[in-house]
Amino acid sequence: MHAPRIALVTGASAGFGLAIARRLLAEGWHVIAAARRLDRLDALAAEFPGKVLVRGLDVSQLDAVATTLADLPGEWQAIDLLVNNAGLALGLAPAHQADLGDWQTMINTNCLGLVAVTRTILPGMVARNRGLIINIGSIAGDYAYPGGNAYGATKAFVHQFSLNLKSDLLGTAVRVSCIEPGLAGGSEFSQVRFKGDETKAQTVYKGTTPLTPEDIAETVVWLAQLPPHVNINVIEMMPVCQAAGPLAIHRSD
Ligand code: NDP
Ligand code: 8X3
Repeated sequence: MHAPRIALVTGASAGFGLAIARRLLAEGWHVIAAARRLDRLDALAAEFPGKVLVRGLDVSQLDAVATTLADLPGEWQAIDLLVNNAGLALGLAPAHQADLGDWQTMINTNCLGLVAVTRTILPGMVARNRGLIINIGSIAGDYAYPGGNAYGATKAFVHQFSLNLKSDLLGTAVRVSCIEPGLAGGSEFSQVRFKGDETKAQTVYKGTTPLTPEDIAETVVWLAQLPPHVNINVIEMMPVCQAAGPLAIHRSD
């Protein structure tokens, strides 16, 4: 019997990350579930005894990333799949009114955190000549929208970092994909963005059928089962009810 494949999912305590972890577990993977809220991760581990390794991790604490992930038990060290999912948007204010601290948190989490986790896990993948990195970007990194400012820029970073990783990994069997979802419900994304304002959070999804965390998990599992010679660089996905808008023009009276 083959040893179970090992996945590391960041942000596995909620939303996409939790759905991805659950789906991978259902497919027979063992999952290292990382996030800040340990109680959530412990609940997942209790659902799948012996198949989940819980790691309390704030990806924006760069020193902690290396020490936490360097210290894995032997049978958990050969990570086949890294899902860099941990991330957030804070606020929707125009750039001239946005909170600089919010921008810093988004950059530290979505960019630096993702880079730090990748830099920690990648050498092992290259040494084993095996592995898949899936970065969770966003259509906010491809299309501008009002208030998307720093959040969208962090996701443009994730997009380009994914492509650049692929360039560096040429000649190895390690693969890199970036999934870029649009409007997605069923997660805490909007509660976090609007800092607990439930009315604002719910308004985002009013009258829509958004993507679900399970849709993202399905995409992750599809990527992970492709033949080893296939690399999907970028997947941009939207719900049917969403489309890119026309370019905006402000006309004076
Ligand atoms: P959620 O808020 O539901 O989940 C975010 C996850 O990230 C949580 O598990 C949270 O865990 C974790 N997280 C946040 N900050 C940190 C940190 N500093 N260190 C470790 N973990 C952290 O949102 P989604 O599931 O919707 O979002 C997941 C990813 O998908 C994000 O990168 C987001 O930008 C992206 N995305 C979301 C879309 C959407 O519309 N929902 C669309 C496109 C992309 P904890 O708080 O326990 O640490
Ligand atoms: C989340 C999608 O459109 O709210 O990344 O930025 S959006």
